[in-house]
Amino acid sequence: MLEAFPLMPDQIVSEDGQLQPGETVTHTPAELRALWEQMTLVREFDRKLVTLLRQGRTTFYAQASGMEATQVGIATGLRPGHDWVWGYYRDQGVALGLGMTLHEIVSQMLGSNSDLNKGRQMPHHAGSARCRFVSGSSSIASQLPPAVGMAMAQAYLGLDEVTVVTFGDGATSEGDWHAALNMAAVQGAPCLFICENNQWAISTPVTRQTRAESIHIKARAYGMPGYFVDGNDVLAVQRAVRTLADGIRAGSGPVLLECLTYRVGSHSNADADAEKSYRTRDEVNAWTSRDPIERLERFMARQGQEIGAQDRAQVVARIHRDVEDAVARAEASGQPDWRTMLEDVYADTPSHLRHAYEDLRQEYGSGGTK
Ligand SMILES: Cc1ncc(C[n+]2csc(CCOP(=O)(O)OP(=O)(O)O)c2C)c(N)n1
Ligand SMILES: [Mg+2]
Repeated sequence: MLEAFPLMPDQIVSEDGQLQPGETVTHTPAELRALWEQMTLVREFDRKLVTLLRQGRTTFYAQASGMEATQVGIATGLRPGHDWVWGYYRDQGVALGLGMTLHEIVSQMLGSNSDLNKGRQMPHHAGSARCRFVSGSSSIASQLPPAVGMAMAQAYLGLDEVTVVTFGDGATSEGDWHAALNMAAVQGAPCLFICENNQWAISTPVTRQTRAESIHIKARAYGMPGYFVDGNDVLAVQRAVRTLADGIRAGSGPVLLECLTYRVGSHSNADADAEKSYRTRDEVNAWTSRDPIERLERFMARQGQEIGAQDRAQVVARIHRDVEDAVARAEASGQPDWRTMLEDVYADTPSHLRHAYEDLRQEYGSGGTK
């Protein structure tokens, strides 16, 4: 049973990898291994994409390094392809966990011909109807009101689905955030709100984001329960998400879950975190030493499931090869032809866009793509 409004975040595995008193091992070795591989995939994907960015082969990227337990716990606590997830720009770990392929995600980042969105969305805003992962918007918190609308529709249609919407700590200061929580509570919408509290919103620390003692406590004002989990403990996040999603399906109404984690990497490539620091290196180092992947490894080792150096190196090398292959295939597919830009966007294309398109066609003619 998860307790609402706890003082301390719920934890199954302590930082040194010990099972907390009263907890039992509920995962098979294969399940633990799968979680470890999935978190390692998210970590290494970050590394490879930062390199791609520095090579000028993509233009925008926001790392999830340090937040792997939160994102993998969210994805694996849900029923992929069944529940709908409205994520935000840092959710590549959620997208991968819900089954989006490296090729789909990389294609979106490169805006290549192989992109499901045909290059029409800002880089690093992947989405997939198959995985029920909605392509995000960069406008902070703007995903919350439509997510609540979707949850209301699910309830109205009597569907056995929940809507999950994720966001950062900074998003909780936006008007959209408050409007969405209020509407969801009043309507009893089957919506799971998840805050990935990584303690920074670019250069604003969470202590300057709110005077409230925590994020989850804010749920009380809207008349819904607030839960709190250690976001660097993948087992605790997964259990919380699964329990709360099941509860919502059984009619609990909306809930807010706060996952306490930390953004170890920079905010995005537009952030001078390392050079012009708004946070101390001591703080970053302290959280780096609370690494969520190492915690799972320590726990697995205690269960007699140690990950050897060679094993780890092989997994990492395979992930790097898979990412390189995804990038090569995306790049080889070429760039979308500009003439397709209005296809399947509108049922009736507005006249000002038809005129703009006609002007372009006159200027560039029917020759090669410009
Ligand atoms: C409405 C709006 N205001 C400001 C910005 C600029 N901006 C981009 S990311 C960001 C910080 C968001 O922080 P948080 O919600 O904690 O998410 P995190 O990036 O830490 O994962 C801001 C202010 C924006 N994209 N949209
Ligand atoms: Mg944040």
